[in-house]
Amino acid sequence: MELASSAIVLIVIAINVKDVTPASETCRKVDIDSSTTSITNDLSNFKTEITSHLDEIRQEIAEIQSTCANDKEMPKDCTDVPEYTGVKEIQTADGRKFDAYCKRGWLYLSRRFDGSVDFYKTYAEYQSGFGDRNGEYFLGLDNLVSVLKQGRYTLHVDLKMWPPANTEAYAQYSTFHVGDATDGYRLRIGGYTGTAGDSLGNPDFHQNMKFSTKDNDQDTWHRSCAKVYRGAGWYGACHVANLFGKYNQGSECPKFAACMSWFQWPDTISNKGNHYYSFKEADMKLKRQ
Ligand SMILES: [Ca+2]
Repeated sequence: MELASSAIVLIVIAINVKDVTPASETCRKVDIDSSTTSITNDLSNFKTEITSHLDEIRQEIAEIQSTCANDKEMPKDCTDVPEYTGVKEIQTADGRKFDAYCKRGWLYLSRRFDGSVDFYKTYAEYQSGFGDRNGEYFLGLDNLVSVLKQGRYTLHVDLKMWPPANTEAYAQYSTFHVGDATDGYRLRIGGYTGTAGDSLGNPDFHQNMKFSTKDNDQDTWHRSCAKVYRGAGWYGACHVANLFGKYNQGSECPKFAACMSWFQWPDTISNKGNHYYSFKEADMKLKRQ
């Protein structure tokens, strides 16, 4: 409006200039000069105001572009970033966001290699996940379920013995499904291949079992497997794999079946039997097929 009124003033002045007599020309000129200065100031203010608005608009556009770029870049699992190794923010198809450790396309459900994180946790902690994404951790059952909804996934278990053997072996499952919370995160697993032996696929112990913790007994035993064997997991009555059992700083577990064990290992690895062997490293990871 200020600009428009200034423009009108300028036009009126311009018309008046035509009619001036030589006697009053100087006075008129002063008036014109004064009006021109005023219009120039108005235009300058108007330009400043427009520039300021443009800067705000540019900033808003940049923010929107940045948000869109982030959404576009966020992988729905580690299979989307096959070359990446490290912690990555994942966003699943149902909108769930969380950090996970990725390595060459594999998304880690759990990592254990030094005992720095205690895995003897509550049901709520297993639901949400715990530990250090750059170190030992458990991803969380709700995050796992959200990932598994996106397709068919392979589960891969890596095990490593203590020195001097340092033997490594794996168990891979082409079928890996975990039900949601309403069904107690029930496990359906199958299609074993590998070198470590098929512990998790065992129908008497883990297949089709719900997830149990020390404070939520969903196993099929009259006592609590999680409490007696100091862990958590898909227990029946009770287990041949205790990957969330106690981490022992050495191969010999002080208590029967209470450490990070894998009973189906093809060789006998403890004098007292494989339930007494505590592994040095145990990872569980998944990849979309
Ligand atoms: Ca029980």
